[in-house]
This record gives sequence, structure tokens and C-alpha cells, in this order.
Amino acid sequence: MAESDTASTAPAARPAQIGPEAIRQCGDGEGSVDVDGDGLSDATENCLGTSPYEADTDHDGLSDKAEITPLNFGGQNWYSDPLSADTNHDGLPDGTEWPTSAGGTAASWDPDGDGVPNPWDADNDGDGVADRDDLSPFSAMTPQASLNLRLWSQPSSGEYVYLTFQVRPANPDHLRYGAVRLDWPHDEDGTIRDLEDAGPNDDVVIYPLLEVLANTLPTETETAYYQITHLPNTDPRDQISISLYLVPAALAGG
Ligand SMILES: [Ca+2]
Ligand SMILES: [Ca+2]
Ligand SMILES: [Ca+2]
Ligand SMILES: [Ca+2]
Repeated sequence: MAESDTASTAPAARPAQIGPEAIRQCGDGEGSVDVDGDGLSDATENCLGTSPYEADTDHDGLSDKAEITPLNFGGQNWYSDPLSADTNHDGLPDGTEWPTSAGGTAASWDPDGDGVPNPWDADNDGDGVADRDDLSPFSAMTPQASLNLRLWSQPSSGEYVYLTFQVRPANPDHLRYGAVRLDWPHDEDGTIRDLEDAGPNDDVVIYPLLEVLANTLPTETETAYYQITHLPNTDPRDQISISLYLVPAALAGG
């Protein structure tokens, strides 16, 4: 398909963005000289701007040929960028968002069924938490009143197991006061008093807490270090509260 097949062929005009027009201009790769063996001729790669010496120019796990081959999904053609490891700039490389059936590592093209395949979707699982903030970007949980965590193997004595997880209120609006400084009205009698009225929004900061029922109470050192509060309760397990750290949401309303 290419007119010339030498790696030294300079492109007359490189397309600004790789898409249908670029593929029309440069061809889709057939040719006799394909130094890196990725299915795109050297001439086509010189025209597109991909490397004729590397099968995967942007090192995202997908060959240049795979990336310029349009994906027909949901009634339209989608074009990946072989010059960017993260086509939609959502923090997940294309190879992570591509499904295993097409050479990537994701379970499917579109887990939330919104018609937008992962490599072009900023929120793959549609839970309102953007991929770049989401610890589990391919699966959404329905709201639950409580969650059980169980270790399948017991750590050795003195050994720590660190867990990182995200929690989110069913209604994200309930976090609107989280870690925001608020003003306390002038009050000389209440449990919380504000006598000096020095300025607006300088008195109170509200942090969300996670209530945990645990079989083992943290040590005093751990309690102080992690700002853990022991709460009185009637359950045979210990009830503690742990401060949550807010993750700034990248999506509006997230
Ligand atoms: Ca090639
Ligand atoms: Ca690639
Ligand atoms: Ca991405
Ligand atoms: Ca998400």
C-alpha cells in the first residue's frame, strides 16, 4: 500500500492526530519493508510518526498496528493513539484498559455498559469515581450498610497487614462539609465556645470517620499515631473510629 518502503523515507506532512484522516493519508500499513514486524510498513510509520524500529512505540503493551486499527464498538469507530500510552489521559495505560481478548489486561471493553470502551471512558465502571482516583476502576459496588474484611491467612506475631480501600457515601453530597473549615457563631455558653470571632470559617473542621468493629484493639502507640478513637459499645468486639482521608474527585459530583 505504501509507495516507498525504506525506513529513511521522510514524511511529506505528518498528520496532527492519528485517526481516520491520518490512516487515509498514510495507509494502514501493508508494505514489503517492515523492520519491526508490527504489521505497519516503514513508510506508513514514518508518515504516522510511529517508530519503524519499535513494534510498540509508546510502550503501552499494544502494537502500533493494533492501535491504528479502528475499534468498531457501539456503532462507531474508536481510534487509539499509538504515540500516547494513555489515549484518554485518565491515568490508566491503554494496555490496562484494553481487554484480554484484544491483547490487554481488562476483563471487557465496557464494564459499565455506557457504550464508551475503557480506553476512551474516564470512569470505566460508571460509579462516579474517575479512573485516576478509583482503586477498583473496573468494578462498582452497590451501597452497603457495612462491609466485612477477613484475612485468609493470619500474619505472624508482630507482623502488620496494611489494607488500602476506599469508602464513599451512597449520596456524595453528604461529604460536602468534609475537611472544610467552618465558622462557629459567637457563643459564650455552649460546649463549643467562640469568644473571639476572629474571622470567618476559622473555627471548626469536620473529618469523616469510619466505625470499625475489630477483634484486636490497637496499641496505645498505634491509637495515637493513627488517630484512632476507642468507642464504648456492647459488642464483644472492640469498636473504634478511624479518620478517613478525602480523595479530591476528578469528576463533577464524584
Ligand atoms: Ca513496522
Ligand atoms: Ca502501543
Ligand atoms: Ca487511559
Ligand atoms: Ca469508577
